[in-house]
Amino acid sequence: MSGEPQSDCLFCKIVAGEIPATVVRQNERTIAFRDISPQAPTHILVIPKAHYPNAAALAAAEPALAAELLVEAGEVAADEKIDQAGYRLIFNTGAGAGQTVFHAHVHVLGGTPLREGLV
Ligand code: D5M
Repeated sequence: MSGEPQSDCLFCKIVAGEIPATVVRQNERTIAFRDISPQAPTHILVIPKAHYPNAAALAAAEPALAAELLVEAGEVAADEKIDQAGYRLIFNTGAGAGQTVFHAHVHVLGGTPLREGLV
């Protein structure tokens, strides 16, 4: 997987500006935007602009970019002022884990006490 844009990928279309999104932060290699169906008061997705189907594929191909995603997620949490109270990062990986968009992304969730889940 080369990271090339995929014509049938929703998040590639957001990166290209073909589908609108509420962008909160971006740089040359990553973009962060509000989730269309928020599961918490703050629910932001941070994605690489390059296309990889999931976080594992991203980390295997471009480990520095995978790390950058985590740095940006932390910056998003600070921008949203949820970093002190605590927040959750989630990488759904595979349909069986609930992944519905097959372009690597990390969910940044916070702004309310979060229930304990599976982990
Ligand atoms: O998460 C995929 C997430 O993508 C899910 O929480 C909804 C969100 N989503 C879907 N379409 C859009 C648009 N157009 N803008 C913003 N957010 C969107 P997953 O981990 O794959 O289940």
